[in-house]
Formats: sequence, structure tokens, C-alpha cells
Amino acid sequence: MITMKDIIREGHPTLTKRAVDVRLPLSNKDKNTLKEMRQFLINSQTPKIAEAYELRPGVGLAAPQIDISKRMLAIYTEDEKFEKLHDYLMVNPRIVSHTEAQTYMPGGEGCLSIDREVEGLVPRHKRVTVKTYLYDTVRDVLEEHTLKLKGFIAIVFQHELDHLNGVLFTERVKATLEGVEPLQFKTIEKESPKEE
Ligand code: UDB
Ligand code: ZN
Repeated sequence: MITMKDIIREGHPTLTKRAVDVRLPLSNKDKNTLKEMRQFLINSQTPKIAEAYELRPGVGLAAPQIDISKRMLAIYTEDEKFEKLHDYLMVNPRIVSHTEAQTYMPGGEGCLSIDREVEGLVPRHKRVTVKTYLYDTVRDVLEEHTLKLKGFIAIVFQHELDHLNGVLFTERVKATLEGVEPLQFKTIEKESPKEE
């Protein structure tokens, strides 16, 4: 099981290296790494398990963060409207197109590999079209897909893709972003008072 001690931190040389393409077909070792990465995210979002093992609730994890310098990553999170679960194990992903328009996380970004608060905003493409292999653990197959990502999922993806390129968000932070709209999260509506 992956825990926080397996996640390398700022200052480790692997975090600033470009990761290499994953060789296909996937080896059993790479399949297992991908499954473990996904399970870490699920565990970290399961309050009882997260508390017991002191896991930060992660939405994405890139292989270089566990000191495996290969182009694979896991995303496991709901979108900003809390409508759809995005559960991806990506191998050799690449952005094939993106909007000129940008967006950013309203409170800035954090990182499982960074143990400090970093002030500032990180510009990200608002929408990205991604070509990637997706590993389907149920069918045990790897298939090429084209995904159109927007909103929170697009931000998570770009943050993880940066890890594959040896880039940390701290390199991208800006004090202000003029003319860029922040990502809006759906807030839980207050229940309207019931009539008698
Ligand atoms: C995260 N989680 O997992 F606004 F529902 C971060 C940590 C570092 C704070 C754990 C996160 O941002 N969760 C989140 C934020 C919301 C709403 C919500 C959940 N990562 C993953 C990471 O470090 N991968 O390498 C950092 C995020 C920064 C922007 C996208 C990923
Ligand atoms: Zn990160």
C-alpha cells in the first residue's frame, strides 16, 4: 500500500526530471503500480483509512511522485459540480489541443509532494483535448482514448502532466492573473425555509 512515506518531496531530483514513455504492452509491474496509485487516491479520500494512515486527500498522483520516472498518472475525483466521478489511469498522455482561454484554482494549488503553503495562482488551460492510453483494470486492457477535459479535471490533469515533465506548480505561480476567470465550484445550496 502506498502511504505518504512513499511520496517523494520537493528537493528530490526525480521531481525535476522528464519521465520516459511507458513501454507497451504494459508490464505486470506497471499494471500493479497503476492500481496501487489509484488505490492510494481512494484510501486517501476514505476518512477512516486516511486518518489511520495520515494520508492527505489526493485527487491525482503521477508516477514520478513515488520515484518511478515513467509517463503514467492516476486521477480519481468528482468534477467541480460533484456530478461525475473521473477515474483514470493514464499511460503516455499528451495534450493535442487546448483553449487559448485560461483558468485557475481560486485558492491556488497544493501538491502531495510539497509540504508548505505556496501563495499565488497557477494559470491552466480552460479546456484540453488529451490523447492517452487508459488502463481498464476490470477488463485488464489498455486502450487509446481521446478525452475532452474541462474545469477541475482539466486542472488536475495539467498539474499531473507537469509532474511527468519535471515541473512543479511552484514554477508557474503568479501573484495575479488579469483577465482570467477562476474555476467556479458548485456550492451546496442552503435549504429554503419550508412553508407550513
Ligand atoms: C491534490 N488536493 O491532491 F478545490 F474537491 C490536492 C492536495 C495536494 C491538497 C491533497 C486538492 O486540491 N483537492 C481538492 C481541491 C478542491 C476541491 C476538491 C478537492 N493534488 C494532487 C497532487 O499533488 N498531484 O500531484 C494537488 C491538486 C492541485 C491542483 C490539482 C491537483
Ligand atoms: Zn502534485
